[in-house]
Amino acid sequence: MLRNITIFAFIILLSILIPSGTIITNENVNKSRYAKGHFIVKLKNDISQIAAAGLSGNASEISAFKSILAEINITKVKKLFPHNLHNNTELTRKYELDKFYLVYTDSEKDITEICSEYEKSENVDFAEPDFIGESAGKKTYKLSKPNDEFFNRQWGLNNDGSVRTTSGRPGKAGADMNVINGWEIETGSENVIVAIMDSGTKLDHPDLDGRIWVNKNETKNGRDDDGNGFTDDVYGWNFAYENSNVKDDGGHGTNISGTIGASTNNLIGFAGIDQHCKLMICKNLDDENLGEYSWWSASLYYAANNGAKIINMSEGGYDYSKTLNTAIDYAYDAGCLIVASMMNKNNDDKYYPASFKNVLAVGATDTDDRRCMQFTWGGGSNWGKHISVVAPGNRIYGLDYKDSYNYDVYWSGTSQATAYVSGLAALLLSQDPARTNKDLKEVITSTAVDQVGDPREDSPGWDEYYGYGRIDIYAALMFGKTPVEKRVIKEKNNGANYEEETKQEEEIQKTGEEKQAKAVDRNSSDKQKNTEGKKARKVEY
Ligand SMILES: [Ca+2]
Ligand SMILES: [Ca+2]
Ligand SMILES: [Ca+2]
Ligand SMILES: [Ca+2]
Repeated sequence: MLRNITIFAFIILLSILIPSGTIITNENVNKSRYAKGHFIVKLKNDISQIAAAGLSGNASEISAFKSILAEINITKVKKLFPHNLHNNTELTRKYELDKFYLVYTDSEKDITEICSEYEKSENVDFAEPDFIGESAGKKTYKLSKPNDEFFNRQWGLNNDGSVRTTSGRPGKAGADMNVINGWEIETGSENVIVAIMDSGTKLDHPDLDGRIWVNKNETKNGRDDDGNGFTDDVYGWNFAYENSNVKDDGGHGTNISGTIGASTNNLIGFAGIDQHCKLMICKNLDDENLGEYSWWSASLYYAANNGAKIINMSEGGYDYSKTLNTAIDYAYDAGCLIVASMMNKNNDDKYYPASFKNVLAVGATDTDDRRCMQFTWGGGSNWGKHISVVAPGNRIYGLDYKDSYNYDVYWSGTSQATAYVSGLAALLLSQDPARTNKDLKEVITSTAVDQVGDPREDSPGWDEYYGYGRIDIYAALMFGKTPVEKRVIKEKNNGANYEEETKQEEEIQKTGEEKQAKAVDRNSSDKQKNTEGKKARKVEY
């Protein structure tokens, strides 16, 4: 396994669940990670041309793969993109999605070697491991229970300057996304569907009441009523565990859902950026906030086929993959805007899907509009040639996945910044439903505010640290219109003692690091898909 780790580059840890104030800074594991026991094969020809005559169904599929490479025992074969009766059939043909298979084996041989063997066959277009990526945000709890209105904690929406940066610089009034002015123009539409590719969502959270997408052609009856290839997918699909239960078991997804679409002006919780859009829940991270690329690819296909126009991917993996690239291109070609995280290592490592051409890649800023060089838990916003824009991504308060009455939770990372950009894209699409994914990207990038960050990095125009700049929701919604006078709403942030909080955080961070040094793996044998890399990176919490 050690050898595998050196062969493939690996992915950064995006979201670790951190209960009770522990902060973990395990960001620097930089190795390839992929699933054991299965891999992805794209065939050149239709499988029926390869299989032995007289067989059908799974027997035929297994026979085909055995005939390609007899010495590897195949236990199961399944289509990565299940047949969909209604949607985008032309695109499916264009990208040959019907030729992608997940192939399961009990062979002891290393998966990368098996893939190389398969690639020698004239029947195989390519074979690759099912790489594993992670979510791009980390959770922290505020230590004292706030007794104020929770909107005041959302500095990214209305920054009065009272929240200092994690690295100690003072906060900056106005270093926010200018959303209050934006809402004067557009608050969103329930016709816009945003796919949340994440750890699931707390469906019964009162601040998400009415906001979860419902597949109207599907009922819970054990059948695939709408013929889309998924049984009982009423709210979306759980790609990690292959069922219709999209409940959040990691916490990351609920934060992302609320950041985009928490109900606004309902007296409770927080404000979402888009006040009306529907959230389609594609659970493609497991209970450790890790995801295999096959889940990510299949969920892109699902979201594109079932009406999502904005796809939020607050997750990333270190490895390039043809399969994931194909799924991104498919969803893009189907009209979706895919927004993804630059990731959190404070370096220029490339992550996927953020690095793919057809993705809008997002970095994170702190409370003073500068690039996050240190989140509440460490790390920092990555940079590179593929970055499009930045958005607030540190100390982002949000909804909790277990407790509907706990509003003391915040996360930090490019995940949260990504969610803000998806929220803006949803507003722009409801403002003008004729906008294409290309249009949305153009509006978002051309109205982002340049030169608000550290002048050593945020040079005039696009740069690799801030992209085109920090998003401005008002400016984006005013795209092509004549400017009007803006309202200024920056009240003092009441009730929060961030100086004290930050001191406490520093203490906790120290304790967390000490703890991490002694980290043990408590779940080493719980799931087959655990890789060595994953285990090595597990920490105690
Ligand atoms: Ca269905
Ligand atoms: Ca059904
Ligand atoms: Ca609310
Ligand atoms: Ca710049």
